[in-house]
Amino acid sequence: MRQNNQHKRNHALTSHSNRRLNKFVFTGIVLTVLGLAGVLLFNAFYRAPLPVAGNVIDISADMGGFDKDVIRVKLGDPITIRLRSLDNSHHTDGGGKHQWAVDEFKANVVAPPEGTAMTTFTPTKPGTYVFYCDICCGGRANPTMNGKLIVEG
Ligand SMILES: [Cu+2]
Repeated sequence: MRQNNQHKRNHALTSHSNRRLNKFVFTGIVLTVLGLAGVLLFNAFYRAPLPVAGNVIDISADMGGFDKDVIRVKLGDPITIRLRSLDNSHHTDGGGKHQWAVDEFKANVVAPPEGTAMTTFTPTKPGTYVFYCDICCGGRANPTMNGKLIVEG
């Protein structure tokens, strides 16, 4: 009888500490899941601000071309090109997207239909370079979808 009681007490003790352990594990799992959800949500909604140079140049483009033929910049000064597409997504040619690219500086940005996109780069060599859009109306061959980037030393 005494032995039996002892056994019962032991049993009660283990199941009690088991319950505590279970609670601990459960809390740990909940915190881990919440933490992961938090990280995923943060990553889904947080967008690191794009690096923007002090010198921002706004350019608009539509099927008729860019609104600027010549862009003058200073050698070694970082610039941000903010490209806006004025065309909507119903355009069959390029879907309303336009590009602004200068191969020599690996500058390349594509604006979504009726939207804006930016790229920042530093012109590291003086000279005259071609900027172009290779998405719409025959691409680079189209005489209106390009212009001159003049880097002044
Ligand atoms: Cu274009």
